[in-house]
Amino acid sequence: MGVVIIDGTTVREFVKEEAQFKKSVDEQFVALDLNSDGVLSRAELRKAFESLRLIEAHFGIDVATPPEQLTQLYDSIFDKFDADQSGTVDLDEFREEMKKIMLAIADGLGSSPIQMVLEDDDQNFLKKAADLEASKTSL
Ligand SMILES: [Ca+2]
Repeated sequence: MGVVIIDGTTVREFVKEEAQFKKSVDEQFVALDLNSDGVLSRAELRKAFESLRLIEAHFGIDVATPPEQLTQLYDSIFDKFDADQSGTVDLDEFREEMKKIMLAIADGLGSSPIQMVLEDDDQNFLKKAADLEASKTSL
């Protein structure tokens, strides 16, 4: 477990490193595609957002949010990802929307850093951003 400090620049740099970002997004997609059919279903995407913990960062939700409201929110997120309204999210849609979300998070953070407590095996996307920054400063 550790604590990382993340601000808008950290996140933006992460998205800008296209190869690295794409690799991270692709890995995430494969991990989230629980039945390995090459697309993400509504349930898979919801699970994704629960585990990525992007919701807290992006939408400012606290733990007291009622389940109905959460379901509504996850539905609206799914509809955003599912650009062609096919009922599933493919890799291209996932890449595209993850990029938008990360940039929106970056804008939201601006120059006010947030602290995140992370588990060692945390697949949190923002942790990847912090890792990338750390690997640069240590060069
Ligand atoms: Ca699937």
